Amino acid sequence: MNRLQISILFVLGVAMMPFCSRERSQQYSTLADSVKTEFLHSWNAYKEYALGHDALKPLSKTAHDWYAHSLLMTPVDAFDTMVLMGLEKEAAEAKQMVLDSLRFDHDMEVQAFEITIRLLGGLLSGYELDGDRRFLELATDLGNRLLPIFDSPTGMPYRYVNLLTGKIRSSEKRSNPAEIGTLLIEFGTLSKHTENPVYYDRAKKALTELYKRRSDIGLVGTWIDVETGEWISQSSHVGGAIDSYYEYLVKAWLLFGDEECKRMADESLQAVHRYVADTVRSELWYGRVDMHSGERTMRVFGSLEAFFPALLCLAGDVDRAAALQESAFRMWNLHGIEPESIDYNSMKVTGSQYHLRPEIIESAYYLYQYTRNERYREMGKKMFADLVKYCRTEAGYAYLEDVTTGKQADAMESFFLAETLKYFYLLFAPDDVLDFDSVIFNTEAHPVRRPTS
Ligand code: DMJ
Repeated sequence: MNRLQISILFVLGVAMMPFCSRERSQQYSTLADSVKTEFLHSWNAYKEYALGHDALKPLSKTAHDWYAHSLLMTPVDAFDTMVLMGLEKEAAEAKQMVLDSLRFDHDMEVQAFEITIRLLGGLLSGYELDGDRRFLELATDLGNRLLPIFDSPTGMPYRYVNLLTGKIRSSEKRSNPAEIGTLLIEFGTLSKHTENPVYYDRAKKALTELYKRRSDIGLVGTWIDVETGEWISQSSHVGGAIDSYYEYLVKAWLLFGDEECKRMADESLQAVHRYVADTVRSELWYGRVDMHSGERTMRVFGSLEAFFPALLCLAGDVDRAAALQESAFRMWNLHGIEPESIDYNSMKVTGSQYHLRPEIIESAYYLYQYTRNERYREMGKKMFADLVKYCRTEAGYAYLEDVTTGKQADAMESFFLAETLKYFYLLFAPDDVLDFDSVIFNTEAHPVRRPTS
């Protein structure tokens, strides 16, 4: 090619640029609209077959409640997604449902972690977005009913509590880092809005008590006795049962400016990079090791671990985040949709289900925010097309029993509306929908305002 041909190509390239980028934003805004359509498809199915219940069962077109009384998981979890999507009618419906019918004075035992991230988080972000103090009143009532979980000899919370009597399930003395350490965003935000420090203090103590029990090489295990503080399982990783402990160390620092959380996060992540990170075929993965020796025990990674690139972005490590996201996307593409877990050495599926999980999409969204590289929106485009292809049903979306066969199963978790579709939407939507830097998302994707905003 001579210099003249190169110059012509350059001029054409420059002339086409605004056109290409206009085309591209049009394409993504159409995708954002499609996500909204799928959200409405799921919400309308919930309304038709499961109104007033916790969740929809999309294949049998029936309802599911977690406990003896519904706690309206789906409307609470979905409300802020509706607000962000500009679905005013649906947001008003969900709000009405929550304010008219949600009560917590039920004589039943609930799992504190799930109730905190879905309901307390949902009510607090609802309050911040909508401004109606009744959201905050519900959140305060719930927070008070959950407080007895912290009454253990160590201050690390018990897992189950009776909402009416405040009695904890004394037979369940074990818990895990995720359930112990994933309370501070919600309890801390409740403290901020009620000006009562008790919620922040109890949740912060739980986090530091857990951190204090890290091994000599700086890692935590999977299960611990909250009464004795002794480890029950020494397996260390960044997957389910540990994952959001690391997430909240970083996020509590960013949200509350808590420097102690930053120190704990920095030291923990260093140990994780040193021992848990693994390189296979030049790909970055995070597997499983013994928390005391750092010896590798398993080369497994899964859909829950896929949140880690998002956290790495927040922690300022975009290179590692980008490398890990490539590995996670490889896992997604093995069978056209990600399995719960794989052996990343053999690339064989070890957990075949896909629970409509959000983590890999959340990471694509963070990476796009940090790099503006269209690669991440293209990933999202592929993943959204796969989601619709495999999981859409006549009534909402179904999780997959087996990603290798595409067999669907009868559940649509509330996090599908709180997280999965929210992150897809935010990945494709124009920036003015939400200023990424002005919020911290709790682990259920409920945005909480950062103080500087
Ligand atoms: C959600 O409830 C939260 O994201 C939690 O931290 C982990 N699992 C689910 C979604 O996969």
